[in-house]
Amino acid sequence: MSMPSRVLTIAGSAAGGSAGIQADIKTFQELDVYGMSVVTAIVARHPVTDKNVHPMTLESIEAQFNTANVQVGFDAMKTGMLFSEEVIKNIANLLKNSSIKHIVVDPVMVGKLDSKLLKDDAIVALKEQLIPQATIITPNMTEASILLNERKLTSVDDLKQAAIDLHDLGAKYILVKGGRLKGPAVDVLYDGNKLVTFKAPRIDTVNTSGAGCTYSAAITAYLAKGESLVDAVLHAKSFVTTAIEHSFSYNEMVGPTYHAAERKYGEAHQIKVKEEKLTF
Ligand code: PXL
Repeated sequence: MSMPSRVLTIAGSAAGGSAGIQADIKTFQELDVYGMSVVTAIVARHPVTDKNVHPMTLESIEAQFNTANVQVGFDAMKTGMLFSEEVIKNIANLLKNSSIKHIVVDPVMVGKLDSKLLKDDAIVALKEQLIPQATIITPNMTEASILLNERKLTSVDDLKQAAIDLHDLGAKYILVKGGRLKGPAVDVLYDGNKLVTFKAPRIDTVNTSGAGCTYSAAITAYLAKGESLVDAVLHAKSFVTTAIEHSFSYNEMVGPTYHAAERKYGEAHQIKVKEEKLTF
């Protein structure tokens, strides 16, 4: 029997099941990779105290990482919600002392339901200690804007310039996601010398909770399976677009994407890919 590739997610546990660790593990399973997790915090609102983020201790984070590493090992990993400066520094140190080939950093900051998933004072550590170790970072427009000191981003050209400028932070690839643009869902990938745009039709739904988590988890899975970075992004965008196409909600709240959609119904939309070589 050939064994599945091994992938780790370091992220928050979203009790509602749509995002975070839950979205990651569902995606890993759909893409036939062996999923493991380090839970950094639990996101779940208490009905009386209203507390929504319940952080794990550094000791428990280190224990989870160590267990997954010793029992199994990793072909690729991703980070999602890290929440605090101390967690980011701790994880940056764990990664420095490991030799993981593919590190996907999804710089999660705010949830769809407006939960604060990263403290303001953690941005510097994210930029200086974690992002430089990344194979790829996958900011949405809000996150890209915050990483660029509140620069306004409103067009595909703005996304391209943002990707070029964010490359200075030291990650090998930058993927700026244009999910919040008007018109088609265009994402821009930059590797220091060429720009690649990925275009999918906009799907008219509010049920996109966990879409970003799912996208970065799918990129991680495809990298673990040995795909090139451009192919991994292409196939991951197709996976998440199909999951959004078949998204749903159990009630009046923003609902999840459907992780089983591609397996059950096949690819919903062809993604258009365009490459531009830049000369500086
Ligand atoms: O979708 C962003 C996100 C990431 N991680 C966790 C979350 C959310 C959104 O709620 O709960 C744990």
